[in-house]
Amino acid sequence: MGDLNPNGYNCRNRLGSMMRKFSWMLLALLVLAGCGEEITQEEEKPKMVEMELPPPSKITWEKDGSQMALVPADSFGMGDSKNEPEDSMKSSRPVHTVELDGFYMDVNEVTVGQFKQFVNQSGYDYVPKDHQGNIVGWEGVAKYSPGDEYPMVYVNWNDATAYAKWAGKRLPTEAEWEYAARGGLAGRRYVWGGQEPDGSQCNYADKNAHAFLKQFEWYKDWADLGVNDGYAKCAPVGSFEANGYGLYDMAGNVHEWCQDWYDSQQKYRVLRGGSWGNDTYGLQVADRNPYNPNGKGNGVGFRCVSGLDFTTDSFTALPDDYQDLESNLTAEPVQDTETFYRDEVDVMDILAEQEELAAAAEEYRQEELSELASYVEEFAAYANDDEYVIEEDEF
Ligand SMILES: [Ca+2]
Ligand SMILES: [Ca+2]
Repeated sequence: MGDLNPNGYNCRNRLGSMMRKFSWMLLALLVLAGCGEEITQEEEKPKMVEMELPPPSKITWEKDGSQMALVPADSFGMGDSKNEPEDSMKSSRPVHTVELDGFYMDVNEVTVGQFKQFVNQSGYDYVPKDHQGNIVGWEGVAKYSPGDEYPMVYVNWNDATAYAKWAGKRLPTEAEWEYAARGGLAGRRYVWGGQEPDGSQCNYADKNAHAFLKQFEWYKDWADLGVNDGYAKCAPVGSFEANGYGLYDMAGNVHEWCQDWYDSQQKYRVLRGGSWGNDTYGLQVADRNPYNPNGKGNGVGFRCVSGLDFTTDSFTALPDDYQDLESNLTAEPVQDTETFYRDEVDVMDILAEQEELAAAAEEYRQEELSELASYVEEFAAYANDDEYVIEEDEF
């Protein structure tokens, strides 16, 4: 992920590592200074600079048990940069820069099992209907998603929004969805890059889907007969490779609801990503689809997102290397995780407890004295500015 997104959180990881190095080296320098010079009163109490590390890259959301991946704050070029096919991608042009805060996104589409749990726990009045409004029941859902591990279908925008609210999350904005789907790849046609779909990347209207679609006039010549992706309708979520942010099925399987209206008249909401019943055009990462918010389609589902300012009871199972950072993630807005804070430290106490520092400092003096000097100089620039806050675009 870091290679794909050089301006993201990983850079702040490196910065954090660098700053810890600065702190340590400053102490080392003081040892050197103490060898031959008298330490002034001011020098005895230098300021230590510490930095809160970024949120974990993966979390488990407690309410619905979903795995969520961090999508780091950045800006990206939203829209179609390929200028083809002209008509279907018209609403996706021109490419424009969008800047987003970091957020977490479900790595998978919401499953049938999760949606059933939501209905059972909340008492939400869910009625499975098809796109014509006919009641189809859970058997109708099972016709396309025959198990708990398959994506939920036959959900309109209100159903999806209700689930998100129950879970303490929300639907992604259209910009968030596209940014997450690109996974760090700029200007590409598909979530995996530029290669045309060949059956290995995602589930769409392949030769398996053809057997079902051919009965409908509009779809009879629709499917890609030369491609075998293994699924006639929905596939279990996560059956294909994840994108650069660790998100599965951002192309195909089921279309996904976004928060936004498609049109200024506010008649349609936006669907993204294409489905098992869509051709290759629908799989394009910039492709926008208008859909009646009351409509329930056999290829329409959703996934949720959360900002970074959630409370700790929303998630569990932090990765091991982030276990001690849980307190940093309690309701602090993302901007606060980027702020340095300062602590007065009695350097003499530290020196008394860490005698080996003197030996290490001597090693630096012998081997990397010039590098140490430059580190300390840069450290001093930060330490002297009490109001200093890291800005995203500085790294
Ligand atoms: Ca398929
Ligand atoms: Ca999808």
